Amino acid sequence: MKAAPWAANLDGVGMTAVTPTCPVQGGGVMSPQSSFGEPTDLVQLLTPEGMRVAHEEYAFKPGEHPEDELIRGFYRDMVLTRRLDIEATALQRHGELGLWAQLLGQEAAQVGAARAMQQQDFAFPTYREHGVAWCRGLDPMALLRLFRGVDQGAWDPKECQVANYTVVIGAQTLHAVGYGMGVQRDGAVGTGEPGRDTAVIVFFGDGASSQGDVNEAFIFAASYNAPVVFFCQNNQWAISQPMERQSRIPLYQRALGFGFPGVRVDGNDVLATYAVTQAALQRAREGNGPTLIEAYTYRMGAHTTTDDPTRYRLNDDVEHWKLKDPIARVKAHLLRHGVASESFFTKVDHEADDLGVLLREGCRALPDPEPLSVFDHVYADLPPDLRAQRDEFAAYLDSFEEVQ
Ligand SMILES: Cc1ncc(C[n+]2csc(CCOP(=O)(O)OP(=O)(O)O)c2C)c(N)n1
Ligand SMILES: [Mg+2]
Repeated sequence: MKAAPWAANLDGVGMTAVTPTCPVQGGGVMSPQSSFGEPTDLVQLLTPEGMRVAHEEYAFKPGEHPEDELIRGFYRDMVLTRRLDIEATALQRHGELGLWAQLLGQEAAQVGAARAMQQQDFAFPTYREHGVAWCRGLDPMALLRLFRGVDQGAWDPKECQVANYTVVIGAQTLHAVGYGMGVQRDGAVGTGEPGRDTAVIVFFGDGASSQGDVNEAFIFAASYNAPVVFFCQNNQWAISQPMERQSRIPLYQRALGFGFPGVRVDGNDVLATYAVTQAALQRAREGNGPTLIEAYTYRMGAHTTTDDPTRYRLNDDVEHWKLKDPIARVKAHLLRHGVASESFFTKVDHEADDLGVLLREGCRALPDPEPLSVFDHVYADLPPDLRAQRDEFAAYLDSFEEVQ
């Protein structure tokens, strides 16, 4: 195994190696590993080669949908989400967006989790959850408006049961627990009435797991038995900080210390992320409290379009993870079982092309924002100091018109 470049750094700062002794799911004791290692303690239902495998605790349960149809749907969601991501990245490179946070490689984690939600469930995303937004039916133009700076992420969360993106790392975990406690008080947990019992799912990253907010959210959720699923996409990096800096034990094991279950799932396996999230959401809806899911995946792209990952990580690592591509393994599965024809794949590719055209044309046609609108929608009544700032800025803008 090749040593990761940061291994020497850890020794250099005098950190003491800790051998974790927590029991892990499936028995045994697990040591922290770099993403080069192959963790054996994750739930996997579809191998990187597209082979179905059984797990003793979790099974893929398609519910009322025919199984093949559901899997073809996952494939379509992942291909279209990836196209959205690629187009948005290109639009940023053409100067059409201010910034973009790529989800490349994390499609299965997001699509599996979002498709496991029921209509009444509510999602709290961070800034990279384009696959969740897609599956919940948010117009992708809403994402482009946000990253172009046309608005400040102004979609109505109630329309698709997805809160606005949160850039303040981890803050949304507290919002999610607060929402979940509200749902409890509305009597929409544990009634047994289908379509009424509600769960909340909150998405955050490996880096966010070090934030105080996230740990406080864990404590509140545990203490109040809140119907919350904490979905941590461990994509191995918090900008340039590797996972090894965030935790001495696998992240899902932290849940034990807070008093609720934790499970690690292959985040590049859409069948497994669907199955594990479905079980955790149902547990929450039934009133059995929170679960931490660690979706073990990899951020294939840069942190955002302002980042250059070649400065801090090995290309070997990226090449290694390419072999675990979440879309390729579903395609291999569909082909192997003869449950998707060539025309199905062609149709999805055409849909992706159409989406690309829609996004490119739609983005370029967006109106420029009104500069003074930055003062809108924060306060119902603008406080005097901000009103003064607004007036000063308005006068400044007017001065340009005078010159012309
Ligand atoms: C409270 C706070 N601190 C720091 C930052 C700067 N910041 C932006 S993204 C990021 C890393 C987040 O990493 P992770 O939680 O793993 O999510 P990922 O970007 O990998 O999806 C940091 C530190 C921030 N936005 N908010
Ligand atoms: Mg991360």
